[in-house]
Amino acid sequence: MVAITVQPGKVIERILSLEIVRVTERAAVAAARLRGRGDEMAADQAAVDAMRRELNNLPIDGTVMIGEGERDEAPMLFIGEEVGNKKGPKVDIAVDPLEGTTLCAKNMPGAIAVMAMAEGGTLLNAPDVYMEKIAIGPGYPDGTVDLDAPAEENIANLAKAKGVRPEEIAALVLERPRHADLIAAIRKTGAAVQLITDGDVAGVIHTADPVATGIDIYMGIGGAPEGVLAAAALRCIGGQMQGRLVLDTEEKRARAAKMGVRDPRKKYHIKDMVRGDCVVSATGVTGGSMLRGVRFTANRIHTHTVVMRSVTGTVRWIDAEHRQLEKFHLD
Ligand code: VTB
Repeated sequence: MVAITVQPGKVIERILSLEIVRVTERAAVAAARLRGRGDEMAADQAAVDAMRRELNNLPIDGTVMIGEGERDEAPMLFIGEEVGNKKGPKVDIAVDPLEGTTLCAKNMPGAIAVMAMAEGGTLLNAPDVYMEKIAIGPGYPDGTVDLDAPAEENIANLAKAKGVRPEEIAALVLERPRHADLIAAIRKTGAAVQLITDGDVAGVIHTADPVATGIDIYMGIGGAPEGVLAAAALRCIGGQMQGRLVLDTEEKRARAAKMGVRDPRKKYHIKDMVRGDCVVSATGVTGGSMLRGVRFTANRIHTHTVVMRSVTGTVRWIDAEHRQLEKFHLD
């Protein structure tokens, strides 16, 4: 047998970058079986079960930093849960087994299974609150956009940096009443607003490849856990992102403080949310503009995954045809 030697310290990036593909593939397949059934909870539960089962097979000593919720509200993959078989490196885990549960329940585009794995102690332990976010792709000077600048200014600066008119910029925004003013402000500049109903992890990732996706900037308020996952992806593929937790009640500030958030108004950059090297994997559940959804045929299951490594910036697109279907534990 030929021995494969992997340099110590490179295990996360080399071996585990393929292993985490399996984890999101399994979660995506489990959720995809329940696409379009109108049952968000069942689809989410199926993805959570599958993801947890696979995570526990990995040769890691992992701790969930971003999960299904805080310990008292989530029976599985709760924040602080230890995962893996402990025979490997200490890693931080961020998961969203089914990002876009509503998209999956309605069989609408854009639902994904996503996870990130980073060196132990390097992921922001974000509470399940909202986060203000702004993100653009790679290749722009630092500070081209800023969370604290008016939307008009951000669009103008981005257009200038890109060398186009504001009319040629497209912004992606979650369609929520809270974004009415933001949407109006963006449109006033002449830029286009593309609305999504859910799924802002993928939304942020869209900015990394404007030529393919048509999206230049992501703006608005979404979940903080989704913010950390998106930051991990941008740390791998490049781009700029800033986020700030929305801690608008005493209760939320206390919850955040308990999780180690000292400054409730802190503006987080990518390196504050993901301080170490990481790998990120996302598999399509329903078809979308980035990933194809799971496809079932008589004796095959097809999945489409993107896996990225921060150390090298390598982005792999994995089109898998699965023939041994028992591994999915489908009835
Ligand atoms: C976003 C989106 C998610 O939650 O983070 C959003 O990416 C924010 O919460 O897919 P609201 O729905 O309360 O606006 C989701 O839509 C669901 O987790």
